[in-house]
Amino acid sequence: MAFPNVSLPMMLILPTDAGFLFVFLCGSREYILIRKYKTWDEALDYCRQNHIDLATVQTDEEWSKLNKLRDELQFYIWIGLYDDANSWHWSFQNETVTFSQWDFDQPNNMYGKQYCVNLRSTGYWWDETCNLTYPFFCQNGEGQPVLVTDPEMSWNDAQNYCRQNYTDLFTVRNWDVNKQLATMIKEYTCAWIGLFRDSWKWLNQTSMSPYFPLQWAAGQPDNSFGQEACGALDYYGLIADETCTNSHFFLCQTTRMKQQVLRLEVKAGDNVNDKAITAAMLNKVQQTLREQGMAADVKLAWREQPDGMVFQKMKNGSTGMNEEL
Ligand SMILES: [Ca+2]
Repeated sequence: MAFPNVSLPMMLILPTDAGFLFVFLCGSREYILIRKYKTWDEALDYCRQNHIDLATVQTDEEWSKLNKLRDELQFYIWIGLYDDANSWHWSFQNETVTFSQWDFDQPNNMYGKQYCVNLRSTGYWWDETCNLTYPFFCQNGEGQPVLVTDPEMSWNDAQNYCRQNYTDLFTVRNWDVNKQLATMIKEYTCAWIGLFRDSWKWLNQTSMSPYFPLQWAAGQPDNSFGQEACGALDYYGLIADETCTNSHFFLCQTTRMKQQVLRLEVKAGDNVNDKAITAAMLNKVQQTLREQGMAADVKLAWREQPDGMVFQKMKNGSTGMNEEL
């Protein structure tokens, strides 16, 4: 696997704070079909105990290996794909959720694909399909809500609009502000707020889309029975969302990806652990390594410390180095 001996940009190796960057080196996974009926969670446990994990697929080569293992008599076979229903966070600075005001039986991911949140004039929140157009609340520089009603926009367009004209979509942190917003939309049914979540992803936390040729079956995901948060391969080789507690055969991944850890030292201010900054740094390192010949399927990810931070203040003057796990 091509991983060139590269020098990182100088901005990243001036000592002050230290962080670790995971580099996943080896591209090709191997799989095994387990002919036992298990729920998705049981299958996951089985794969982790006896192999590596439920199957993750990220290259054409892996896909052709996996596709050959399908048992064509089985309508569904579990793979390591899931709908991350607990990943709600705010658009502004990726803030986690500390206050919520979900309506009765919400969030329900009705018909699948409800990854964005609107606030009803009743003051309660519904998860909704992000491409529906509604009025929306931006957050201005003073952190105050600004209601935009014309034109109504999809959640993503509203996010772009708010980021261009204000700060971001609005973050609701307490009941008083929630009530204020509800009053502002009395004449409307509802308006987008800045809350959203991740959708389908692999167990290694990479997004499912837009990888081809792995594709959703027509009309999927649809969450048709209301609890379809787990991914299965159907007997046509297409993906469907399926009720996690149903039992199916499953595909385990048998080869551990090789990984390497790079220690990076950066000279930076107090905001070095800001998610936007670490994400930008990761992009920069990835871009630099790609330019220097790193293979396209090598993945980089920060290793977060137990406190959730990437960078820690250095205790001594050690220098940048690579280490093998
Ligand atoms: Ca809903």
